[in-house]
Amino acid sequence: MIIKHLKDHFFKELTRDERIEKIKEGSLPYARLMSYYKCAIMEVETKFKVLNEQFSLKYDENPIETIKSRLKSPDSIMKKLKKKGLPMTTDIIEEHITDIAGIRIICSFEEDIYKMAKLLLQQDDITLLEQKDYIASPKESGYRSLHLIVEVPIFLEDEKRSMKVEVQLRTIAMDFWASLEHKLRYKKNIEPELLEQLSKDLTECANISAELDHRMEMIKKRIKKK
Ligand code: 0O2
Repeated sequence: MIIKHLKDHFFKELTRDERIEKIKEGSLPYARLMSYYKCAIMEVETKFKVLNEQFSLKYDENPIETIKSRLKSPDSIMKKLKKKGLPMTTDIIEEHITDIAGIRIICSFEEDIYKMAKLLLQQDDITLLEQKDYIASPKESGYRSLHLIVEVPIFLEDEKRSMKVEVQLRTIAMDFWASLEHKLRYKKNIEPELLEQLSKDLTECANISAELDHRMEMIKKRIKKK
């Protein structure tokens, strides 16, 4: 127990660079691999920006409200590898962690989510590896979003590489809910009774936000008909 505590303490004391140091190199150095993921984020982000621009010009509509991107931190990568019982090398990261490059597409309406996902997936350089529809089947917590794991090519000086990117598509209401729930999930030292109460409240809010999304979409459709 004391040893475990000391280990945890030691782990917390590591700096970001020391954590990176702990990730042993495989075929590629860590920094280079991360830079490839950054390029993949740029590629996919541009695809969505182009689609949004085209919709704005053609239909006077902006299906995408915001685009947020992030590269998974070395700390989170290490935690995920540890959880999966995998060694920390860049080859293993590339093969087994599918959300190093993450893009969040925030739309106003649910139907825009499916429209944008379809338009991305029909592009001939995009390969769909996995799709999880937490809108059609929300998680027990109430979490809703459409998740896609795609592979996209990046063109380097002397090679073409396929990189994995996780795309999460959500409405503004889904994103609002997920941000608050995320805060609760990572909150330490919270009493079990309070945690249970807040989780219940959040699940209730998830239902209300789903209802709000549906009603707003109905109103939008009625306005469009006029
Ligand atoms: P972060 O900090 O957002 O990156 P995986 O963990 O990917 O190996 P899993 O559980 O099958 O396996 O992935 P899933 O369900 O597709 O979810 C992955 C990501 O979706 C999470 O990333 C969150 O961003 C989001 N997510 C999933 N479920 C919930 C939820 O109940 N609440 C909230 N707020 N977000 C959720 P990470 O890695 O957990 O965290």
